[in-house]
Amino acid sequence: MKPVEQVWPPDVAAEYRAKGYWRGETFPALLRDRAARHPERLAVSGGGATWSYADLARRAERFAAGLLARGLVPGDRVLVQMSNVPEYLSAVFGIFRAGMLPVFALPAHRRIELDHLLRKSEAVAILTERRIAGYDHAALASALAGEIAGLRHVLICEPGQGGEGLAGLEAAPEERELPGDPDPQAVAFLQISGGSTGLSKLIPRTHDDYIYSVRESARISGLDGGSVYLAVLPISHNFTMSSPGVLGALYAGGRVALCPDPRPETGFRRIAEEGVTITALVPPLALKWLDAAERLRPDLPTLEVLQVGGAKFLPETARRVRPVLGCTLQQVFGMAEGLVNYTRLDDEEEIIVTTQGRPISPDDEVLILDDDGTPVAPGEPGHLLTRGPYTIRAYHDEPGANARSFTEDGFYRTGDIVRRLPSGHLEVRGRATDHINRAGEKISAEEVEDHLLAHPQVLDAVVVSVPDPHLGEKSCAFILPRDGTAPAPAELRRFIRGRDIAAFKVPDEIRLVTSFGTTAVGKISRRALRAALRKDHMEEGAA
Ligand code: OOB
Repeated sequence: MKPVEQVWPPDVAAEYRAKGYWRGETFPALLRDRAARHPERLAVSGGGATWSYADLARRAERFAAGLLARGLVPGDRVLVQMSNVPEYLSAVFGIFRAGMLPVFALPAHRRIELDHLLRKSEAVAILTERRIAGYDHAALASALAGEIAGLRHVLICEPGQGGEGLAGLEAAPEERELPGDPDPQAVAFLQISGGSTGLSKLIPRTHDDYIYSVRESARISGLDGGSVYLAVLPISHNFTMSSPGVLGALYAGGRVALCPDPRPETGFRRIAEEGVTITALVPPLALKWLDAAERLRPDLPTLEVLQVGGAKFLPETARRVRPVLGCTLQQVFGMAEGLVNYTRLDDEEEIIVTTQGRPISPDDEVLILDDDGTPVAPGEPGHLLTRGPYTIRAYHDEPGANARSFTEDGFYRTGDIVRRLPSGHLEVRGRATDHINRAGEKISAEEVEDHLLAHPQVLDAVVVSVPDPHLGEKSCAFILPRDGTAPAPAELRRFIRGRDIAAFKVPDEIRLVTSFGTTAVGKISRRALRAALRKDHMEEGAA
C-alpha cells in the first residue's frame, strides 16, 4: 500500500505548532474527551436516533471493534458512501477509533467514481447503505468487490428506526484491543477534490490541520454547547463536515440534527422540531428556501445563522436572507483542499451580502496574481493562490496534478478568480479552470467529454458551463458528429447515463454542431475553445 501523508516543511510546521494552531488534538481523543466531559448531553438526533455523547462514543468503539474483528488493521482505508443518517457519525468516528482512514464518497457517486476512488485509495473495505434514494448500493458494492482485488470487505449499513443500522457490523470492544491515539500529524482521512481535470483527486488531511480549521470555524460561526447544527447538504462534503458543520458542532459540545432531504418544507419542520440554531445550504437551495419561506411563513425563532456557500451567492438573493428568515447570513467560500473564508457574524450587512468572506487564519497566505504570475493592484481581480496551516501541499499519489496545482513554494492554485477588498474580504468573480459548478456540485468538463467521446458517433465533444437561474450553472455539451450520422441528443443522454456516472454529470443540454465555429480544433487550446462556445451559447440566449 502506498503511504498516505501530508507534509509541511519542518520549520513551517514548527511555527504552526508554536502559534497554537496545531495542538496535537486527534479525532478519537476529541470524541472521548467530549463524552467524558458531558456524557449525557445530546450529540446526534434524527433518523430515529437520539444519542448522547456517551452513546456516540460507545457506538464508535463497537464499530471500531467490529472492523478489527473482521481482520481490518490500523492504517487500512475504508471508503464510506452514506447519506445523512446517524450511523454515518458512529461509523466515521469508529473508523478513526480503529486507527483506519475513511475515504469520503458522495451518495451520488456510481461505479465509475467509486471504482476510481477505491483503486486510488487502495481501500480494503467499502461501507455503504443498502439503498440510498432507491438506488441499490449494496449490489454495486458487491460487484466492485468482485472486480477490485484489494477490496475485501463489503460492509452494509441498514439504517432503520433507532440508528441500529450498524448493529450487524459491531463487536464488543472488551474483546478487541483498540489501538492508541494516532499521531496528530498523520493523515486522518481522504477527502475528494471537486476536480477540474478528469477524475477526483484524493486530499489527505491530517488530524492537526483539520481540527484547527474545525475549531476556528466553530468559533467564527458562534457555536457553543447550546448550538444545534442541521445537516442538510450531503454530510461527507467538506462544507457540511467541517465549516463548521457536524464536526464543529461536536467540537463545541453542541448537537447535530439530521435532515433527511433538502426540501424547504422538511428543513423548516426539522428546524422547529430540533430548535436548530445554524444550518448550511448551497445557493440554489437557499433560493428555494427563501421563496418557500415567503409563501409558508414558517416560525423559526431559534435559527440564528444561515450559511450559504459552495458556489456564488448573488447579492440580490443574499439581501433577502435577513428579512425573510430573520437570521444572519454567513457566506462561506471554501475548498476541500483547505482554505475556507467566512463573512463574520458581526460584519456590516453590505459586506455580508456582497463578499464571500475572509480567511479563517491570520496565517492563511493569499496571493492574487495576473496571468503572468505578477500580483495584481489592490482591488483588482486575479488568480487566487493560497497556503497556510490547513491547506494541503499535495494530493495523494498525483505527481502530474501536484506539479500543476501547486507552486514550487507550496501555494495551492485554487483556479478561482477573486478580488480583495481593503478589509481582506474576498469577492469571487469567476474561475479560470474548466469545471462546471452545478448547484455546488463540481463537474470536470474533461471527464464528461471523455464519456461523450466513447460514443461511436461522436467525433468530438466540448462541455461548457452556462448560467442557469435555478442551478447557478448548468452543463452544455457541444457535439461534433462523425460523418454526418448524428446521434439524437436523447440517445446520447441515455448513453451517458449508462456509463454509470453520478447523475449530476449528465449534460443538461446537448447541442449538435457541424463545426466548432471559426475556432479550428487543434489550433487553439480546449480551454479557449470552451470559452468561445460558452460565449456563442450565451449570445444566442441573449438574442
Ligand atoms: C466547497 O468545496 P469544494 O472542494 O467542493 O469546491 C471548491 C470550489 C472553490 O474553489 C470555488 O470554485 C467554489 O467551489 N466555491 C465558491 C464558493 N464556495 C466554493 N464559489 C463562489 N462562492 C462561494 N461561496 O465548495 C466548500 C468547502 C468548504 C466550505 C464551503 C464550500
